[in-house]
Amino acid sequence: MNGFLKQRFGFIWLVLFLAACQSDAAAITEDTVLLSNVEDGIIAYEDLVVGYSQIGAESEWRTGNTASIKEAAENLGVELIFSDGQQKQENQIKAIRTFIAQQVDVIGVSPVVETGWDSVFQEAKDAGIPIILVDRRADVPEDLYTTYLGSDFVEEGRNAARVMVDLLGGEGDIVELVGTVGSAPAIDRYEGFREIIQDYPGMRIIASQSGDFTRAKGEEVMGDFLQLYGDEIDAVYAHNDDMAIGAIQAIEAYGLKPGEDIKIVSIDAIRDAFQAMIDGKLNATIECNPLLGPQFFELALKVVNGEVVPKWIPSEEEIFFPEDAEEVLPTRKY
Ligand code: GYE
Repeated sequence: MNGFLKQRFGFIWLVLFLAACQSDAAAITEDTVLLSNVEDGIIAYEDLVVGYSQIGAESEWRTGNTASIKEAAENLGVELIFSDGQQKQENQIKAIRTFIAQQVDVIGVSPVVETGWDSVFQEAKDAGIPIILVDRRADVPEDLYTTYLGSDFVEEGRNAARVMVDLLGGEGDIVELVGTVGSAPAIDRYEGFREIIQDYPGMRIIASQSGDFTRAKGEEVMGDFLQLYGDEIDAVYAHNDDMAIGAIQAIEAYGLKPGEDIKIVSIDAIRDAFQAMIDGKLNATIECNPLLGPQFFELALKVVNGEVVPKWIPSEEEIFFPEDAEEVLPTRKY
């Protein structure tokens, strides 16, 4: 809008606003909000109704992520309708349809897997409700979501591989505990790791299987790997800390020393990973930040106020080693 038109509109809003001031008090607030929506973009947090479709509660990371979203909504005064998908895409799709029927202002979703979202996202778009992807990407055309807030999972995989190359001196047999099949972090962490490893002919990935991002599955799959390969295994690459902690239990049960006989690198940087490093059982953790609540609602507010936001807002992340673990653990929030 050019300056002149803007001025004209500003004037019209002012007239409408003054007119509203002369009627009753309820009308004043309503009109003021309505006018400001259009002109100044000042919908407030207290006006926002947000539907959030979470994946489930598979890991400590997820627990920290859910807490961050709920706490931020509470602190900011946003009305949050939260749904737990219990690891099932169909539950998440149902939740999104309910949010559409409820006419929420924004929908946040952390898609359990990458594919299969086109129709329901299209339904949200048709209803004029913006979708913000949080934590995990979805494989959909760009016009079906407004923005993605989350980590660079490929880079996390690369960093895990760089650390692994250092730990093994460029040579060794690695087993991999993969995350949930078809999920963005599992796909990207798998690829990023290989991108680096392929330059080291002495580094071999001898087995790779999903542990579904859980401790129990991580322990079970690592137990199977040990039965098959025994002490031929030099290292474990786990797509998250929970599976690494499961693997630690399996290695100990097998009679080997995790962190020494078998090196372990994983991703997330949860508190228990720091404890495992202090105990000498984990060799490194690559941070993946779940504390996305405040940023998510800030984005939601910007979006409903018509601000243009970047298509991807990546998180800033670090790598942690055992030597820092004792000092850093007390500062960790998840
Ligand atoms: O690494 C894992 C969780 O999507 C980044 O999901 C997240 C991953 C995280 O279950 O622990």
